[in-house]
Amino acid sequence: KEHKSAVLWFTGLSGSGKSTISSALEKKLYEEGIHTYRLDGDNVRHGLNKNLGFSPEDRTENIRRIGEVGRLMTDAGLLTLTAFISPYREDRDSVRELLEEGEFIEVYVKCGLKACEERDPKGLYKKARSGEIKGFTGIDAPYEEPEHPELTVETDTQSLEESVEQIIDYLKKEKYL
Ligand code: GGZ
Repeated sequence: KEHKSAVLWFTGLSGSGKSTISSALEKKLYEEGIHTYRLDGDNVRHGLNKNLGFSPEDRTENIRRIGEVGRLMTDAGLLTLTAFISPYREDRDSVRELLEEGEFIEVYVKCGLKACEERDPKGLYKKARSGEIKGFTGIDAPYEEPEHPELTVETDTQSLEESVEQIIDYLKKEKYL
């Protein structure tokens, strides 16, 4: 099926729902016959970026490489979904600059720190609070909110289905689908 290639860039705190939403969205798009590829920590931080940690410099390099891969995938005609905290505005803006106009769709997965911390699926917030992990985003490392994201989904108030629908509606309205 026809679609306009682009990178759907999900950004937000750990536990905000980036992976959950991008996975559910990918499934929906697949069912509609759209050719997608999803990049997340599991397939990037363990491979391409396995030499990188969570210092500010390493996060910047993590996002730069993911942006470059996103660009290649966009050239290959895919709709790419990326799910990384990407805490620095400047790094996200650099990826936007790397791509052509309309090829970067920033999706802010907005969720209060409190709710993310309550979810704590991997127990990482607990470790960050106890000092076992240092430099954890939202606790003792910054998260810079997007100022003009194409989309904001609020996962502490809307359901997964609502968030996915909101993104699909946007993609249709803007003629990506
Ligand atoms: C933030 C960390 C950290 C630190 C390990 N800070 O909930 P998760 O586990 O699956 O999501 C987090 C993931 C973040 O990796 P990203 O590549 O998305 O980060 S960035 O965009 O900032 O480069 C978390 C885990 O890795 N994790 N240590 N210190 N998240």
